[in-house]
Amino acid sequence: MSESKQEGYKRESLGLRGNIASELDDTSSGFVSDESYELLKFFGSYQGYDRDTATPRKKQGLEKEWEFMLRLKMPAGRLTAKQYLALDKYCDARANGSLRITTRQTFQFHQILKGDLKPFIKEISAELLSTMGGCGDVVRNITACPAPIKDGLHEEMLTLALQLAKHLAPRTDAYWDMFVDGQKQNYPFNPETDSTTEDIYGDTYMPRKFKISVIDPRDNCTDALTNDLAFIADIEREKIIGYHVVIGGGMGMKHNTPATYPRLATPITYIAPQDAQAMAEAVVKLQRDYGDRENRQHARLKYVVAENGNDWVRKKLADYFEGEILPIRPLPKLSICDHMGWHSQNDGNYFLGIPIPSGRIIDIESGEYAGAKYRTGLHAVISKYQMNLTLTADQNIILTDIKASDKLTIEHILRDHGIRLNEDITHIARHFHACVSLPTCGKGLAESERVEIPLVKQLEKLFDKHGLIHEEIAIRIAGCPNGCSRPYGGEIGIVGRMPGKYLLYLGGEYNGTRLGTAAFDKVPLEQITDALDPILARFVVERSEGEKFGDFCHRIGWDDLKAQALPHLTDYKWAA
Ligand code: SRM
Ligand code: SF4
Repeated sequence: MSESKQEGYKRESLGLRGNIASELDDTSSGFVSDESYELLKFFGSYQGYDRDTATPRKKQGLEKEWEFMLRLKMPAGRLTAKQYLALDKYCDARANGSLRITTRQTFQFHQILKGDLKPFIKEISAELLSTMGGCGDVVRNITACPAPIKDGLHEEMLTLALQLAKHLAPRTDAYWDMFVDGQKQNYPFNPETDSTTEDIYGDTYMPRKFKISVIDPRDNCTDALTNDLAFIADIEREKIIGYHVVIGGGMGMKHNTPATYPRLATPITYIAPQDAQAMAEAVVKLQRDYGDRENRQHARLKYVVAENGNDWVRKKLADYFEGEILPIRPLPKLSICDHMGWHSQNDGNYFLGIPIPSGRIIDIESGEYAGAKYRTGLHAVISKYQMNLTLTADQNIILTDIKASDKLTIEHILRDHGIRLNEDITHIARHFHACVSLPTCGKGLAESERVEIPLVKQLEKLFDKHGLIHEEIAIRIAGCPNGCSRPYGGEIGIVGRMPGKYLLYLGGEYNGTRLGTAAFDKVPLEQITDALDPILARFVVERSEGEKFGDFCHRIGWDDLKAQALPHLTDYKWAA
């Protein structure tokens, strides 16, 4: 096999420039060449087309409706009120009138026309935000706890996430030349004062995307083990005394292709806090040099780790890291904090976590949530109080720095706009993740975001029937096996298989430390609740005290569950 075409594009691109600038200026067509499609990802954009209109238009002999997605890079999900309000304003003029919170704590915009892409990126950059490295073969948005808690611990982890984001940002000044017209903003680095040579990445960058997270083990709200690299703080008397370094996580796979699989990151070494940046650089360089550059389906760090083993990884890391590669230490048990609702910040102020259905900030006009004006309501509160915000890795938003005396008014404004606060929704709705999928995602095999609200309603009915409406459970749906909503880590994972049908995973652990197992294949959307019904019935009778649904499925085991479920599910095939 020879190297993938993307490798050639990168190498020949003169710092990722390629022909992007001239192609974007040519608005006689709505799309760009294959080379520019690949290179544009590094600047945070994917070219796609409206999947809803493509077939009818084809029948009429019309071209697809080409459009672009744009993703920001926003380390640890932090942004100011001013930045939010600017993005809110631009999403009408440049995109489809919505802001979409992603599963990695940033914003995406959809349905941008080719001619709007350059001015939009320039406008975003003028707010000291950036789209550089939002997508592409580089270190992606670095995730960390979104809770704005003012204590040394949270601040130290946030500082590390921001420091890594800066250190591992691509250095090419192409972003400034092409999109910002030489206007040198100081984010994420300043090409006038910082190096513009890719000392870490080299001219072919990474073999594939690379993801990093920083967590306190008591709060794995970012799903750290699904990252290529995660730093798990080792905490003694509320001080970080070191980090467990875990590597090789990732979700993406292809149906019926066993050589591809989801994997949780495994412990590789342990480091002192001051060595975290050097270790991150070492792991990035290891993957840069050993990741597969021929087969992009096999190019993530998880395959390097799984196929060569931890000892090999440790040995190779020594070539890139100056200090000693210390032995691993036992990982603490991971748990998850819920940042929705009101919480104290430890500085006399409060923060409010607001659940957003599938992260889509929009005024909802029809269906179960009709009249819920998420965009207008958030705009009203943020413009009045000018608070900073953080985005969570489960597609929600946090309003920060709120005085006790403003809490009630803020709640009233939000409720007056029909926004459902944490106490107004079930745990099922609260912990549900849905990826984007149709109509913008080119990879979607089945619906995801667009079926979230009706599916949650069905699931609530089912759980209620079994007396489980108050159950805290992680359910996640993805439109295809790439797993952007991290479905394999959910207690119930629903993965698009073909239009209208899904592969169900069961048995993942709520805290993100065990993947689910494929259970029922090709389940029609409307029968997902039928598939779960007998298992929930059995759960109610047989669960041990406090046992969670995912743990129950895992304990009972697949053969047993299969025997239980199959008579009822004669139409389904038990997944291999
Ligand atoms: Fe993702 C590709 C959306 C988080 C694994 N992902 C895509 C693309 C760009 C589709 C494409 O390649 O054409 C999707 C854009 C759809 C659209 O219309 O907007 C897309 N991914 C998303 C987002 C927006 C989902 C969401 O609903 O929030 C998330 C953006 C994160 C961000 O801000 O950076 C998103 N994607 C993830 C995650 C979860 C995570 O990182 O915590 C994963 C699983 C973890 C992992 O990386 O393994 C994930 N996305 C993938 C993959 C599979 C990669 C692999 O190794 O096989 C693809 C496909 C690919 O890269 O070829 C993919
Ligand atoms: Fe698209 Fe698949 Fe990711 Fe969903 S999981 S956003 S369908 S690539």
